[in-house]
Amino acid sequence: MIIVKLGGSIICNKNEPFSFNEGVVKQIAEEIADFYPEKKFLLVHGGGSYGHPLAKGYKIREGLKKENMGGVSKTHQAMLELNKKIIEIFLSLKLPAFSISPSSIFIINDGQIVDGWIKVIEEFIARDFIPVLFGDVAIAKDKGIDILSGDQIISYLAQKFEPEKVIFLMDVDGIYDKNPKVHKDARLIEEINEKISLRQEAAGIDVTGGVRNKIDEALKIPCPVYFINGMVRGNLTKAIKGERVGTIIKRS
Ligand code: IP8
Repeated sequence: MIIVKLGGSIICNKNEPFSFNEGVVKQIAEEIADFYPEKKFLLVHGGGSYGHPLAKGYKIREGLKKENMGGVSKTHQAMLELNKKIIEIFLSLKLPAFSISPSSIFIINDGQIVDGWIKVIEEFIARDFIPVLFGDVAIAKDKGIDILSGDQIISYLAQKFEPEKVIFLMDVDGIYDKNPKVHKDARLIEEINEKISLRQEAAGIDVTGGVRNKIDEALKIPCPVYFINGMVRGNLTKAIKGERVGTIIKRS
């Protein structure tokens, strides 16, 4: 099984609230269609310009308050809206994508999943469905309510399901030694292991920690993890086939 993260920065335009990059999602679905059903897939998408502005506006990371209960619900609904758009594209290509709400199956503490009911995900995959999860609001032991990032979901599921590989689709060619959107001399790192130490700056509104969080989570995953540019047609195909592309993170 292959886990694919559709980063918020490729499925949305992060600077424009409620924008949806239909063409990019279609391209990703078409590449997956070339390998399905021989390979099984599990997808997780980020909050993009649906989840993040609302999560920020309603101060959801500050925890549950009487004043933000409606906002918690609205943030979840916005994620369902984005999820529906993605699912519809997969269905139009005859790929049986199936939405699973993380807030219905996970409990978190300090942003990390501490309790998960994942049997349903396993059973959907066993029946050749393509589960599609997403960064969501979630019940939190410490704060009452918090944001659960798609990266945390992937790290948790990758440790439970032991996938063949995990592929993160981003809007840059992989992981750089500096933020490539700010520094012209940023250098793409082809391979990362635990020994490398990086200083990463997150770009744009990202309430869950950006690239640094992605690397930390990827290093917990016991299989090869690819970070590739999901806007470039053919990159996902290369990563699925195991060809050289983007940045590969391997635990030594
Ligand atoms: O973009 C965040 O998920 P991420 C989800 O995967 C929300 O970090 C609701 C902001």
